[in-house]
Amino acid sequence: MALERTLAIIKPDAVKMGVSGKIIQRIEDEGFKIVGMKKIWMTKDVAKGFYYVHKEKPFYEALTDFMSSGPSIVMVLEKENAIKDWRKLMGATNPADAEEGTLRKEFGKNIDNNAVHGSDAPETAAFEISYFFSQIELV
Ligand code: DGI
Repeated sequence: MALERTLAIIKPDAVKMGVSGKIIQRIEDEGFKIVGMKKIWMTKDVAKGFYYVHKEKPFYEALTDFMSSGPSIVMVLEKENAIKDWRKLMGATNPADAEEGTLRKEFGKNIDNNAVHGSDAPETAAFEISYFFSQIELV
């Protein structure tokens, strides 16, 4: 299979806890290549644009408040099957349901503070990568 890229985010809760380094280490240990990475503090509007697919959901306000509550680390990860494999390493959306060994099991506190994000499909990955990165930032 060809190499694939996905967008990963270390969310504000995990950055605040000081576990970014541990998460990045896991990413590299699992064979992902980090082709883009930066630390950003999303404004409320940037968070709303990123999660616009959820704009009708009851949790949209809380989610975008959380995502703009502090710095995040956004990354583009590359590997065969990057999208699926990164979601597998993240674990279930609700850390209470996440399997042993996943990042959300280890670092997520609850469904609102679940430590990491990953694109869920090729089309979403393309949108999300271009939302945060320009071509010259991907190396
Ligand atoms: O791709 P995921 O992050 O696993 O999940 P998603 O794209 O369905 O939802 C995006 C984020 O929105 C998720 O990481 C946490 C939050 N969220 C999703 N479903 C719920 C939720 N928050 C609350 N409070 N309740 C939900 O049912």
